[in-house]
Amino acid sequence: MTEVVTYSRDGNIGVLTVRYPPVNALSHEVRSGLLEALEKGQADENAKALLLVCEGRTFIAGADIREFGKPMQPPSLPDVINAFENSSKPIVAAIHGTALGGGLELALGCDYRVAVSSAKVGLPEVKLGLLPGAGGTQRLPRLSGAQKALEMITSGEFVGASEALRFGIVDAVEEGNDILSVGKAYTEKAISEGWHLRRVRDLTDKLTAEHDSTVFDEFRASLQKKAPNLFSPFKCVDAVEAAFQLPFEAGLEKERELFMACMQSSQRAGLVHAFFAEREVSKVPGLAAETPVREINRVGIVGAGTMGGGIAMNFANVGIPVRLLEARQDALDRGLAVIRKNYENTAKKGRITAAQVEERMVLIEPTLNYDDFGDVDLVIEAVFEDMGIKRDIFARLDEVCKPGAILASNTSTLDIDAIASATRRPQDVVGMHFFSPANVMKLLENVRGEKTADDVKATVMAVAKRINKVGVLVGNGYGFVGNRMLHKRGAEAVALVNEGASPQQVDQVLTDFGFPMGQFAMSDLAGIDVGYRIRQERRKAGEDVPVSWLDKLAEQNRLGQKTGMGVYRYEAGSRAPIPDPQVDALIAEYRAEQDITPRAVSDQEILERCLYVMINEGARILEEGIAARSLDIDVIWIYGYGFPAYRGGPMFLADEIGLDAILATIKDFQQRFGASRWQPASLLEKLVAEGKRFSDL
Ligand code: T1G
Repeated sequence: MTEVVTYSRDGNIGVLTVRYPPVNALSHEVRSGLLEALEKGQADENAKALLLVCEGRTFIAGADIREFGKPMQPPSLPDVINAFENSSKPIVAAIHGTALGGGLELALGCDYRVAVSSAKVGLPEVKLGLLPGAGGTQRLPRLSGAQKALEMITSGEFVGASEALRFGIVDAVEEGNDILSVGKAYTEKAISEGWHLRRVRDLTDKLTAEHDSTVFDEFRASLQKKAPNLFSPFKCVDAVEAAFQLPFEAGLEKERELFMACMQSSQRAGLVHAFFAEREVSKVPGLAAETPVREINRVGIVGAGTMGGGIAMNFANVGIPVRLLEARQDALDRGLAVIRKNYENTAKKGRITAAQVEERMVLIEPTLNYDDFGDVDLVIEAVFEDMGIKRDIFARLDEVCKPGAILASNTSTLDIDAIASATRRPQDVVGMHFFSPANVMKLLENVRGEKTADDVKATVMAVAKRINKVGVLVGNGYGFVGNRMLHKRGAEAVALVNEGASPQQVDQVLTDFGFPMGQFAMSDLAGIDVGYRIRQERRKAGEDVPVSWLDKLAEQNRLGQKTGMGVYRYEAGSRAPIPDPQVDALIAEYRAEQDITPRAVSDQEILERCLYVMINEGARILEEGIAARSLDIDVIWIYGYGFPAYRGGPMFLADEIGLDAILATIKDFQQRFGASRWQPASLLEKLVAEGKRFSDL
């Protein structure tokens, strides 16, 4: 078995090399190997200085997250870093790729740090519900000062090499991509110029120069506004503050205590689950990893509305030319104008340059002519949710597109097989369900039809990655996964209001839970008419869909933000939802018509009914194979609907709460609110009977 850390001498440099793909994570093996290699370097009298370098794509990217939750095997990372810091010989860390978390903390335990210009450094532990637990909160401020350390540690954002140099986090930035030669040259310089040992722990000028206790309270106040529900960012501030209040060793103690509090938090479990789940979804069970993918060099979009325009932007953003087709010139012009405005807004925020706006606009070619789709590799249809219109479009696309072109629909609820059957190439037809705004939301539900070919599935999953989306492959069923569960939550929310809750109470419960928006604020954003049209379609199809007070809003043209009023009222130019007494009166009238005597509904009941109806539907989705794994559902809800990642997603949360408790509550709801609506999913009953969790599937 190859050694994960080796020691070798090159001239008068002792080289410690880490080779532990994919990202040189600090597993137990690597930690032990580092200590052994360090001891060899210390004992090697011909080594005047030591160089720490990594092979592969990156310097150490942090502790091995796969070890979290398991008993820690010595040596601990702090012990390894202390050994490096107490070295009798100067140690240089040569950084390429991303030196993150424990990786950066180890580099801070070295005497000097050199980085190549493409390198980035960061302490992203907070994104995992943690804080830098191996000295980062004590050493980084000694180099960068309080403000920068707090920014980096509470945001988890990476910092580029030149900025790291500016803040003293690295000592030099060199061009070149051969990190070993860059590291050796710098270490030779250290030896020839006789650089002394320089332990970061002994640096104190940054601890007094700008130390002002208000910076810590300012950060706490800003975190309280931005992320009041989160646990670890506040602990990050406490840990950095300790560097300014305590001697180094005591500061490390304080950091350790705070780190363990974060490690034991349910938020860490949720965020680590979300981290791995986001990566796991691209490994589709039953779809071989080596399935070939089709070349996608040119894309066609049908429809230049909000969705079509947003979808087009995703491809232009990564340099893929797009043909944007509309039925009428004025619609096409309007669509292009919205795209340009979106880009110009992004440029105003400094996230892209004016030149990039033009580059991207040039990549989006408007057309009124289907014949211009003759050479595209992928077409995405994004028009009205009307099956007749979609089938006509797909029949036309089947005529004009070249063999092998993939024909995708952005439909959010309609049957992919029914759309595919309008063509002679059902194997090339697939759903690509983007979430609005399509150029912002990260989720892409890729929907496989009965006949969708494997290479088409693999291709749209690869396209998701290429356009920086999180792609999840799901089965073809009403509402696929996300919207199917959302519609269940929506119906429960409406029922809660029928019974006596107010829309704002329901929304408050959901936002207090951690959703970015409440159910009814979301309805106002999407448009009350969208749900109304879907309900009308289902009534036309003969389904028994009771009239709700939401229908009455639609019939009064209270369609939401687009008409300045819906469930809530909106001041001109503002998106802030304002409760409207007129709506309360309309709801009261509706209750009277339905002979409902309103009752007080507790927040706990609102939360359980909204969450458990989703979890129950999620269980059905798993039973039917519409989602392959419970983690797929978690990722869909975190990236498509803002389910708080620190809770891990609906199915992870269900496992945490305990499926037996959830089933018992659902049975109670079944007694109180209706057998069919609260019929427990058979999979849920099965798992409870077997004492299993969703994650065991
Ligand atoms: N541990 C274990 N596996 C990891 C890992 C890690 N830290 N980071 C990545 N992987 C795996 C990942 O699961 C995937 O596996 C593969 O590497 C490629 O990852 C004490 C306690 C480094 C920027 O939070 O941000 O240090 O799917 O697909 O897009 O204070 O991975 O191939 O089997 O993401 O090029 C702090 C987390 C840990 C960094 C690369 N460090 N990683 O992105 O590839 S806590 C982090 C990332 C800590 C100390 C504390 C990214 C990346 P597979 P990828 P990428």
